[in-house]
Amino acid sequence: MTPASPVEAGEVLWLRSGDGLAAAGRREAAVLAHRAGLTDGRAADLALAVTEAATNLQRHAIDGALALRVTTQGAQAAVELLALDSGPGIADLGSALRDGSSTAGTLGVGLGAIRRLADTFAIHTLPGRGTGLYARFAAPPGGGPEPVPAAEVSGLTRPINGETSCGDTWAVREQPAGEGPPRLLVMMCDGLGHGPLAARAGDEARVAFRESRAAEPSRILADIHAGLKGTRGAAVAVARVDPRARTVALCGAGNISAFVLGPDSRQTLMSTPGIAGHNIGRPQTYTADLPPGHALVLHSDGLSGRWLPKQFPGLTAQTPALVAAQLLWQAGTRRDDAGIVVVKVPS
Ligand SMILES: [Mn+2]
Repeated sequence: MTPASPVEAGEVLWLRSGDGLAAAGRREAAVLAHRAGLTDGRAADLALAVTEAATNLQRHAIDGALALRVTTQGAQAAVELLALDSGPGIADLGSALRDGSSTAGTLGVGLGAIRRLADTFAIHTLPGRGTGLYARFAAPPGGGPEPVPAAEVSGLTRPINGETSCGDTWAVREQPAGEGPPRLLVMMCDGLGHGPLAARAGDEARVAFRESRAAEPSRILADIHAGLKGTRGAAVAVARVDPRARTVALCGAGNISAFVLGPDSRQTLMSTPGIAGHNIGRPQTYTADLPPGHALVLHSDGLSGRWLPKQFPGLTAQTPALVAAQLLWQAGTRRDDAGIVVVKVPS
């Protein structure tokens, strides 16, 4: 059996709201559509969705951004569009989503069109604080390996203001085949500082994580620690999720926040002080249950750890890409690289 393909942080194109957002968004979307192998028709649909989302942000948001990226989860490449804003939110989501309800001047113009055009669409709005939108445009199916099974996985990174490379990165893969039920391994890494040298530490961490044959999070962390020697170092946490037992075991060194997030609860999983690549001491492993309707959330200190589940009603029901995006947008700082990964085990 071919091993499942890992899901990893890739390049994310961030376009901040401002003059020419729609045109810039369409330009970048066309490049990504080509890279992902979208048909001309789907590329045109994506361009239309980008225009609608950009116009919405320009008209109604105090601050906003589009994020575009190619994902290759499993056998199918796709372009993902995120539209994130700080703004009034949408009071009546149902009517905003009704196709054709494009009364100019109303927040939510074109949302129905985006939903109709996209293969996958999700939206989460916070009255008085802003809205996050996720839309996915898929290429024709290819013949690659299946994605990581038994879980929904996504993440998001954003470099510090003014940088293009990001030291925050994440990866998820299946535990090497062997006896016992399939388990998932999740890594969140924050390369020290920012810029290309931080990104290099992140790259090395992903390689070491991918290549480690260890089963225990503490051993995988040790392998990453070894792989980061000679780099700037990083805060790293590794989690192992058992989808059947619905448990998670986490071992981290340095400042990575880890939570089991429920609809109105947040359980913290501790990390040990240290810097992978320099000194990780003897990090302890912590375990927790991962009940249905809960998500495992790991993020760097580019997000404030002080966000609370009650500030994000309904968020855990959303797709992991939107959970990650909303938390990053609402709790993230622009003065540091930011990164987050979210794993849900379907009921
Ligand atoms: Mn950081």
